[in-house]
Amino acid sequence: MATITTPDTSALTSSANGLSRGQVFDVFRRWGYLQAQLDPLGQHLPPSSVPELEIEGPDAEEARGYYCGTVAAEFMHIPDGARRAWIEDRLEGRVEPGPAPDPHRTLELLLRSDLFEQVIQSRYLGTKRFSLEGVTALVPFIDELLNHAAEHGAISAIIGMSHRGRLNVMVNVVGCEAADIFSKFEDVNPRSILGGGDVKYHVGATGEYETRGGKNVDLHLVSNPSHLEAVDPVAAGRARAKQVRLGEGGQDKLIPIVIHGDAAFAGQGVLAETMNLSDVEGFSIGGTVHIVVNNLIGFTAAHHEVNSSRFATDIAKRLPIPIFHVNAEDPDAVLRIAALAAEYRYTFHSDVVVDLIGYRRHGHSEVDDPTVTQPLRYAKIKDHPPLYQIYSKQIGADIAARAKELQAELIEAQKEATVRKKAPVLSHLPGYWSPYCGRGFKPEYDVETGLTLEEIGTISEGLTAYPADFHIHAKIKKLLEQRLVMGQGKRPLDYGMAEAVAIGSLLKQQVPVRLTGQDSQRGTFNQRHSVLVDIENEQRFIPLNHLAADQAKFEVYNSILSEAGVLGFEYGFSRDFPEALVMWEAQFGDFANGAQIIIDQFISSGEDKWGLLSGVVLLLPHGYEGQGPEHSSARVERFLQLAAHDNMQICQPSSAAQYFHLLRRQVLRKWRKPLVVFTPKSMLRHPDAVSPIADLTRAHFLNVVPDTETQSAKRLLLCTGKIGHELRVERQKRGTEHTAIVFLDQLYPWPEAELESEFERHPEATEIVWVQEEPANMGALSFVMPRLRLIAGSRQVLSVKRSAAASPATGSAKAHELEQGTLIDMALGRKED
Ligand SMILES: Cc1ncc(C[n+]2csc(CCOP(=O)(O)OP(=O)(O)O)c2C)c(N)n1
Repeated sequence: MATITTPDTSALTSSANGLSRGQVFDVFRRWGYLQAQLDPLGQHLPPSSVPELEIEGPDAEEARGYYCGTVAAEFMHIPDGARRAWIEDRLEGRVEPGPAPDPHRTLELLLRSDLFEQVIQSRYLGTKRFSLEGVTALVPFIDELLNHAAEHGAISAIIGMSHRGRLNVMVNVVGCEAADIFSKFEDVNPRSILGGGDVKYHVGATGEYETRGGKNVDLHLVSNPSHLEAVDPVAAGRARAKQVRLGEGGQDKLIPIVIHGDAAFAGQGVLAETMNLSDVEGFSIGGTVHIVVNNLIGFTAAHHEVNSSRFATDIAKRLPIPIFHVNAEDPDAVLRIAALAAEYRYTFHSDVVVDLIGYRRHGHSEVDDPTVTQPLRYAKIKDHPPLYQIYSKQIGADIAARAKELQAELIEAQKEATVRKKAPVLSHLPGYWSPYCGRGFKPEYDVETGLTLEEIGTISEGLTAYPADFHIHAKIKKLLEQRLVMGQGKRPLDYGMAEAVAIGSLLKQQVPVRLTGQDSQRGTFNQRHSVLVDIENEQRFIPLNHLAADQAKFEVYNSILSEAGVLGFEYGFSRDFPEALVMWEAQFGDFANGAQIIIDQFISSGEDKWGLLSGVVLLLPHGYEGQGPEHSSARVERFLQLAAHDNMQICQPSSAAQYFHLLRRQVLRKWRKPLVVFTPKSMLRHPDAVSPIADLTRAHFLNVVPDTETQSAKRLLLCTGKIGHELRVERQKRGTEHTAIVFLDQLYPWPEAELESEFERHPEATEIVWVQEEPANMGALSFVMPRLRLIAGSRQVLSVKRSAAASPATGSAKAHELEQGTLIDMALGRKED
């Protein structure tokens, strides 16, 4: 790296204004970005009036040259002076960020990206492609970024991005064949994807990039839904998983890159959630390079309509990270910033934001006429030449021959696409996915999940032990003593213990386990205590990581207070760690709706749209306990509505042992499907839901838990979770006979065969009654009723539930008790004898 030394003149006074040179520079470092020339069309970002910048003299002119040109920087909010000085040195020319790029390579990339768009425009007129034209500098930017990253040891990159310029990036960065992309426009073989698949500008792609330094970088473009920014945490989670796989130096070996639209960057909260993960233990990925493809417009909305501040990137200033703005029509400046961004990321392992400011040549998509909403802007754009023409003149290169050649290649590729018979394959799964299966469930996927008494005993000893000099909290000491007794079979196991034994057993089988969520180390309901805290020095100890020398690692992190960000991250992690049990826990189940986009767009539909599997587990506390509208329901109905084609598993284990088997089943089966678990709250330690140790030695999770106490039932009550236990207690109190209470611990995939055999065990039961705590418009009711009717034969199928309601539960604990009493009365019916 070349270093240019200039004399330190900071103590001298600048003649014209009485400020020292250092003071003059500081003013420009702080406010210069407000007067920089960043908008190529000069319409949206006119220089702001900044009285502090009204200084004259040679120092001011020099500083203005660094900070008010086609590059601008916001970095004075970074508290670390060393980082600020690092940036100053580079922006003020004392240190070059690396060897100068080759302008002819830059021109070639600009030409390629513009011509690609032009050929699509001419061949597929009026078809959506979300052209990159106006910010084609993105392609040489990534080229330079990857070059620097590779010099620092990157062998892989994860790229998250939305629609804008995605096809261009696929071809000109990821290395997809242009013919493959054209064949997507031809939409060949539609029968192969009836009802499934995704549009061309959302699908993922993999490839290899050769940098100008001759190094290779594997690229993974993450499959992306239309929902802007939703991919951000997914890309981050994938990056983390891949970095873990890469072992030591993983954060250098894989660089995360996320490309954003300007309106989306400013508007979508999930971005802020994701950025807040960047430096948190368990979630950090060594810094992400964020690139905003800023065309100063969002669909039809003008810059000022989608921002309350001057720059779309202002949200990023909440973090101590630099934001570089660069005029995308100055390719040399763009590449300088690419180098700087990469160097900064590798020096400080920090996020960096680059705001590439250009314009949008066409409408939002190419079926859109932008002259209707922005007539003046588009009148100007119409006469504005493409960047490759501007740049070729700037560097004095003749491009006519090369342009013709490239155009001919693209047209040839387009012709080839028209005769293709098969849909193209744009991405390849890494080898670590080969043992796992998706699609419909097959019985041969099942595995035994039970443990021997001896195994349970050994694990229990391990998970209740801590170093001799560890000062344990009295309550935790007692808890661990109780757990040890449970592990010896002298006391039934509760959920907390069952979970710990399940995790411990998996770790001993070399299955890594990762659990995150708000307060998950302790557990919202005081049920977990997976991390012990020394009461004298607050040092932490995780017994589950000390079970055996050759065990896998247990990672358990308290997450930031986010749902979409953290669940997206865990889904992403699960995408690149199929051999691990990856669990996300909501504080209360209903908070999961803050992550609805991740559930809808990735977890439930990722396999259908992109053929991508995930074994991510959602632990969602659920149950009506009189805590009010917001702490009762995990919205069972919403998950069931998303269920089709065995896309995921939806379960509510009715006992500690069932939970144990379910967690083990999830990862020991090779069938990789998301698992939604409605977990207990008040039932966590309830005597009716604890399990004798023998139940953990049983072979399997039971999709349907039969009622073994009742013979020749006349009524069969079917339910999930807490209400079933309440019904059993009440039945005993009342001495109700001939009523069997059966738990449906797996709602989806629908356990039809098991239910049928349960019905057959009670041939005299003429009534099948579905009982749920939720109101009629919620819970599993509308999912189970038609399915029960299909297998009930001549039996009547009835239901007991709360009346339909606009919110899940009453805010009054007493009203809840009254309602619950009525529900139980209705379910158990009049006395039968
Ligand atoms: C969450 C979400 N809300 C709304 C939309 C609809 N939509 C698609 S593109 C777009 C404008 C995006 O503008 P910007 O982020 O600046 O990207 P650009 O298309 O200009 O590159 C909108 C509103 C969406 N895709 N996702």
